[in-house]
Parts: sequence; structure tokens; C-alpha cells
Amino acid sequence: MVLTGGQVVVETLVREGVPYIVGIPGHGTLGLSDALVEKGQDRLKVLQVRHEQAAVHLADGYYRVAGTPLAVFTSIGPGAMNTVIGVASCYVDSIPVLVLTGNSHTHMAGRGVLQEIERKYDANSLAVFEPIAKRIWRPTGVERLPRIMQRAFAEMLTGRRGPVVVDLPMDVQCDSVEVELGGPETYRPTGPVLPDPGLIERAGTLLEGAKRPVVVAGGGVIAARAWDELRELAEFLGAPVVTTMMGKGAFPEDHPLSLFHGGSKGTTCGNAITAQADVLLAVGMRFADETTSSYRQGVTYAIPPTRLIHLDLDPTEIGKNYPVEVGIVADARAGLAAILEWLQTKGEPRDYTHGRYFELIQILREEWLAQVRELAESDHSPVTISRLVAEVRAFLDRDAIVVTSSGNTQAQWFQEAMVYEPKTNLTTGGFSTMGWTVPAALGAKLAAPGQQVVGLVGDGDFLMTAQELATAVQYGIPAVYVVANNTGWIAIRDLQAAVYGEERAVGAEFLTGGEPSSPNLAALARAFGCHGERISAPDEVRPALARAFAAGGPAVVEVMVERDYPLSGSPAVGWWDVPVPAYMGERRERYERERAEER
Ligand SMILES: Cc1ncc(C[n+]2csc(CCOP(=O)(O)OP(=O)(O)O)c2C)c(N)n1
Ligand SMILES: [Mg+2]
Repeated sequence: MVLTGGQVVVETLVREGVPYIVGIPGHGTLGLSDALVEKGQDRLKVLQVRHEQAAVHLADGYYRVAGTPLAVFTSIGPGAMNTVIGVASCYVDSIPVLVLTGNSHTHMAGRGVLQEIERKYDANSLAVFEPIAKRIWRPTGVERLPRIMQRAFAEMLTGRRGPVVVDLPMDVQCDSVEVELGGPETYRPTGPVLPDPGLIERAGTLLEGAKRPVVVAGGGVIAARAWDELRELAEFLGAPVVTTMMGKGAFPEDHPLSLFHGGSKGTTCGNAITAQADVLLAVGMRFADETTSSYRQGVTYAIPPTRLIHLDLDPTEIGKNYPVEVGIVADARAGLAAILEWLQTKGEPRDYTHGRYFELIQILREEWLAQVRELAESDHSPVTISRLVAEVRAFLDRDAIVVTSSGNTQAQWFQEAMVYEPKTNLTTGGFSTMGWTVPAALGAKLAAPGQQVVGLVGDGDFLMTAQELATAVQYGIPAVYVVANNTGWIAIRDLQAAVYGEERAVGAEFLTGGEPSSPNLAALARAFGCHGERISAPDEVRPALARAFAAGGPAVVEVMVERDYPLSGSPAVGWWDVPVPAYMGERRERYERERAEER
């Protein structure tokens, strides 16, 4: 068949089963947008957003729930550049999204076309994506486009996944080519990367002999849908499971073997158990600094003497941060299943509900839960974020999806709320991008219309992409936002207070005339056509949530929360390397002593 470049894009998206293309058109993308109308019809729906960053976050949220990618389209120049934060967030968290950007006609490139970047290289905006996308392409003729589209899908969906960018010159969108398009099975592999049997035997042998085995699960477990294998293996070994921020939800947190999380934003029980492990099985995770308490020996990990088995799809993660005893490159599900199978052929499962190790796990778990309960039961008014987290959790269904991005709400949902099912805790784990929650929750709701979707978000974060409430209203996407309004970037103020001293907490509050002040976010939501209300007392949370869900459309519950330190957040756990200025005397000396213990 003969297709224009725009039509090649649309046909490939349709054959890949992509349901939505999200973006904002401009003169740089007219050939593509016309093809969407011409060729897309009902097969590919176009979603307009109000900012291109939001388009990528929406696709990101969609993928995390649906497990299939969306496409994003932008015009040339600023439209394309606006996606940068979205693409980088996807890259760090290994989330596939296809970003299609418009650019100068091939025959005009370098002349200074409207919105072209060309002072160093012609039509050079693509270079901005080089460090933040898994792969980038710029077809210089329409005949190259069909193969590039196929390679783009193969690249983003194979191996460690990630975002890709295809930059489309305006003429390439409109020129035509004779093509035969094959189905996805003709150009990209399916099926998992299988582990090496010899390594599985070594891992199995180590785990079989372990007295205090621990499993650490990261986002790779969820990406590989390996949660059943994770649970079976943990129960077989009687091993507690801790997760990273991206891994939260991979293991039910009301399971007696769950010790929640390790790291600087982790839990006391998670840190205690990983630091004492004799054998650690780390799956689909990369030992990032927050997860490890900045590598300070003995705070979260002590590797060695702990013997590490690291299973990951990406060979570059193995041995990167800690020395491994066994490093296995494989799909998390295939790897866990293989270890489990090996163990099953060698012996009987341990009784994971009895024994000294199990008792230790229960004591640690109960100690932590008692701390959380105390925070959650606070009757303080205005409500604390801890109490808010508890009220939201108590209101929601077991399979409700909660979306967080940065600030105290992210940290406290992570630490203090139990998550029971995979893909119900969505968070920008590695890039911690403010502005992510509002659009990502829309993507999540599109992917799971039958599940409750709540964006639990700070006022600062909310204000970075609040314009997407217009998108929510336009398409009737009933996400519910709980905005914890403490009139400021209070996580940062609290960090200053905790590390440098309360008197040095400056520059992170929203003040007018020296007093905290905030726009009325509930009124803002109503101005967009959403349900919106503002509350501040603990016992108002659940009734307000009930009204927000009953409203049936997008809704904002603005919760005026306690803003005074330390009730504004929750106690720190673990350690984090936050450099202290050399002029800070004792604080600096302590920092240097602690830093000296990093490995
Ligand atoms: C885009 C972006 N800019 C800056 C930061 C640094 N940062 C991390 S948390 C935070 C404050 C978040 O404020 P808010 O959303 O109101 O939540 P709060 O901490 O007040 O609960 C900031 C500025 C970030 N994570 N992302
Ligand atoms: Mg705030």
C-alpha cells in the first residue's frame, strides 16, 4: 500500500494495539495530525492535553497499570522540549513510551525554520533527548520511517524497557512511500530472557543453606509480572520480603513475611532485617542511594558480609553498587521461577509461619506497625499527613490505585500505608518528579476504569500540572485528587530543618506578606468544572472522599494539613547522604563521621 509518513505512524500504532495518542498539535506536526483524523478514526483515539509534559506522564501512568504503551505527539521546538521531564522520568523508572516530535522539513533544516534549534547542528532538538531516552531516531526520508517505527517499538518493549523518541521532519510526515507493514511478531522478540541453569544452582544452594535469607524486590518484579513467583519463593524459604519504592505492591504488605521497605525512606523493620541478612536475593532493583541509606555500612545493608544474589534484566546493574556472589541476568519472573523449581527438587518448603526467624520477623514488624499506628491515630487538627494517609487507606478498596510523586505525601504513603496488590502503588520512584501525579492518575484511570484511582499529592506538586484538570473534565476521567496543602515545599523545608537545624529552614514556604498563603485549590478545581472542596479536620476526610467519588467525575479534595515541623512529616528512618556545609561545626563533623562509613 502507499502511505504518507503520517499514515505509516498511525498504521504502526494501530497494528501495535495502541489505543491513545496523547499530545498537542502545531505547525510541526500537521502531516501527522491530519493522518490521525484521516487514518486513525476510531482505531486510535487522540487525547488533547494542556502541556506536553503531562502527555508523557499520562502515558507513563497508563503503562504502569495496563502494561502496554501509549504514544505521545508534539509539534516542533517548544512542544517537543516540553516533554523532557516526562521522558526523563520514564527513563529512570524504565517505562516505555513512544514520543513523536515534529521538526524542520529535511530541505529546510538549518535555515532557521520557526521553532528550529540549529546553531550547532541543523534541526538539532533531538540531541536534548540523547541522555534521557533509550533510543532516538530522525528519519531523513519517508522510506526509512516504517523500519524506524518498528525498531522504536522493539527497543522500548524489549529488555529493560524505556522511552524512545522519533523526530519527524514535516516533509517526511507528508511524503508517501510504498510499504508492506508486518505485524509486531515479525520485528520484535516476545518471551522472557531465561537464566543460566548453573547460576540458578549456585543461587539455590546459597538460599537453601541460608539462616537469615531476605528477598528485596524492585520495580522489575512488577514489570515482569513476577509477583506470584516472588510470594511462592518467599514462603518456601520463610524469607521476609522488603521492596523498593518502585517495588511497593509486588508483595502484599499484610502478609506476615512483609517487612515493607529498606532505605532512608524505609522502615525500621526493613532496615533491621536486610542489615542482618546472611543471604540476600535482590530482584529487579538497582540499589539506588535512597534504597540503601547511601551505602552506609550496616544501616540498610552490610554487603559483605551479607552474600548477595542479584537477579536483574540489565547486566549493567549487576555488581554496580555492591559486589555479588551470584549475578544472574534474566527476566525476574523466569529467574524466580527457576530458583523456586530448583529448591523444590532439592527439598521441602520451610514452615514459614513458625520458628525463631519467623518470630524475629513478627517482632520487628509489630514494632514498626505500632509506630505507624501512633502516627495514624493523631487527632491533631489541622490533620497531619500521617492521619490523612491512614484515612485515605481506610476509605479505599483493596485494589484502589494510589498515585504519588514527590514531597511528604509520597514519602509518607510509601512508609505508612499498606499496599496489597501489584500495580496499585504508582510513583515516580527514581526521578521523583513533581507534577507527575495529576496527569499520571489520568492515565491510570484510563487503563483501569473499574478501579478507584486517587492522586495523593502535595500543593506544590499539584500546582505544577493542575492545568490537566481541564483534560480530566474534557474526557470525563473521574480521577480523585487528595491535595495535601501545607502551603509550601514542606518536604524540603523539613529536610533543611532535620539536617541543618530548624532555624535554617528557609526558602521553601509559600508566603504573602511573610504569612503562609495559598490559592484556594478547591475553588480552582471548581473553576475547571471538577468537584472541589476544602477540609482540614481528620474526621472530615472520609466523608469528603465519599462525596468526591459520588460526584462521578474528576474531583479535588483539598486538605489543609499541619505544616509545623515535625508534625508536618514523619520521623526519618535509615540514613541519606545530604552534604552539610563545612562551616556548620558539629553538624559537619557528624556528617563526615557518618559519610566515612559509606561503602
Ligand atoms: C520538578 C521538581 N522540582 C523540584 C523537586 C525537589 N522537591 C522535592 S519534594 C519538593 C517539595 C514538594 O512540595 P509539595 O508537593 O507541596 O509537597 P510537600 O513536601 O509540601 O508535602 C521539592 C521542591 C522535585 N522533586 N521535582
Ligand atoms: Mg506542600
